[in-house]
Amino acid sequence: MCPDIDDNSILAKKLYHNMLLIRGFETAAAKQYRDGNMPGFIHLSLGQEACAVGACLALKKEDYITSTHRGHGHCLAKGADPKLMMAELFGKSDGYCKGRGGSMHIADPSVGVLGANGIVGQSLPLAVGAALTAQVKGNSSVALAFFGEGASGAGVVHEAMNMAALWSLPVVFFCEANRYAELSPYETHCPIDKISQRAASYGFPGVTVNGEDVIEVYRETEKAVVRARNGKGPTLVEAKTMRWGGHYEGDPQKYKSAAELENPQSFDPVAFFEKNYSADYGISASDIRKTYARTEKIIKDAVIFAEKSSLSPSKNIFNDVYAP
Ligand SMILES: Cc1ncc(C[n+]2csc(CCOP(=O)(O)OP(=O)(O)O)c2C)c(N)n1
Repeated sequence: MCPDIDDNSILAKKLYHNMLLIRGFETAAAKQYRDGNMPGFIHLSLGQEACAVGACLALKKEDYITSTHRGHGHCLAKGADPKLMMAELFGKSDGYCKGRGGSMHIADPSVGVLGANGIVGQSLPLAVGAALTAQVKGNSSVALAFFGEGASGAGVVHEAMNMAALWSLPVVFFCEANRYAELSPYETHCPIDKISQRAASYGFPGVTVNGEDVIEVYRETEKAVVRARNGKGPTLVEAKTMRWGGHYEGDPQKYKSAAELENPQSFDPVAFFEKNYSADYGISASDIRKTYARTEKIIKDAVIFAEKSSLSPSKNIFNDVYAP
């Protein structure tokens, strides 16, 4: 069981550190993308750091996550290596998929990252499969599926939730309601205020948390993880959060109002933590400066690693492809 957060400043510092790590990674990725150093598309999670971090720190290393097209933060928070991730985004041979998968296909089973996923909604059945494996093996692992409120309307989400409830599988469904599904504002495709309400129809608990507050996210996810580990079945955790940028890097965001475009940073999990929790957990201004410096160095090293790595040779394109 995870330690209680209230008297655990080491855990609080880790929550803060990991949010800054994601902030740094996404900021660097945006710059590298703009500079033309990354092929393909990237989808950033700036503004959503508390979701990835609060959820993943409620898990153990041997637990699993399944992620989405917006998965950098999830992978980092679960322990993936920023260097291998950055190299993958650069399309380089030292990346997680030897540069052939890109941003939406980061996976690292050694830390329980079963994969980011460009197919909207598919993180749920994959997590249900991992949870079934854990149940059959009796190894007490839990699987957590990240998904967005856009994905929540997909049929496969219903199937996954229904089956997980039926078999009391050790799974947590974690919805990041970040106000937009691709280019569609929440109210244009969601007829209810809270996605968590849907859990009742499957017979398991649903809770909505403030996605700006990493402590609240951690606390509620931990309850869901403990419940899953104890054989009580799934929980749906919905975090109300905010995607600062566009759907993808370069998105002109014409679907946002002038007010929304003006100051997305008014919703800021890092600033929220500094304002509301740093004193409680004994995190001084100097600790804050050091954490910024430490995470900046990790990200700088990741970029240097990616720059130095060679491009994936095109002759390897069919390696590891299992289709006949
Ligand atoms: C099965 C499928 N349908 C459509 C798409 C195109 N698509 C990519 S992202 C996206 C919206 C996802 O919204 P949400 O689940 O809220 O995640 P967010 O982008 O907000 O993180 C859509 C429809 C896709 N990738 N896969």
